[in-house]
Amino acid sequence: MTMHRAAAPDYVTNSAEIVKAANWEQMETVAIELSDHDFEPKQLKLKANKPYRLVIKNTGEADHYYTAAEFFKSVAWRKAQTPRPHGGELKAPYFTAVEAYKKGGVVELFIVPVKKGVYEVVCTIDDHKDKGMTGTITVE
Ligand SMILES: [Cu+2]
Repeated sequence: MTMHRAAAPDYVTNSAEIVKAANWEQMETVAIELSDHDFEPKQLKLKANKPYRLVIKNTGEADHYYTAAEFFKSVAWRKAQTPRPHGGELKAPYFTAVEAYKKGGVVELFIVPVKKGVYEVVCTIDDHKDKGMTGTITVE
C-alpha cells in the first residue's frame, strides 16, 4: 500500500464554511473500536465531502490513543464530544490525537473529510503500535 502525506502541512482553514454547507441530516455514523491491541476497522475508508460522526470506543483493559495527526489536519472539524448525559463538547481548528479511556470510554468526532489520501493511525502509548495498534484511514 502506498502511504503519502497530505500535500499541505496546514490544517483545513475554511472548516467553518465546509461544516456549515454540509448536510448533517445525511451524516454517517462510523463505529471505531480500540481494543488490547488493535483497531477495528483497521483500514477505515471514508468519502471526501461527506459529513461523519466517528464514534471511537475503547473496549480494552488499557487506555488507548487514536493518533492520526495528518488525517485530522486534512478534515473540516465541526466538533469533538463525549456523549450525553455527562459529557461535553470541544470546538477547535483541529485536533491531532484522541484518547479513549479504558473499559468503555467514548469520544465522538464530527468531521467532513476534505483532502483525499491514505493516512496512518497509531496508538502512541508504550509499545501498543508494535503490538498491532496501527492502521490506515483512506479518504477517496
Ligand atoms: Cu493503545
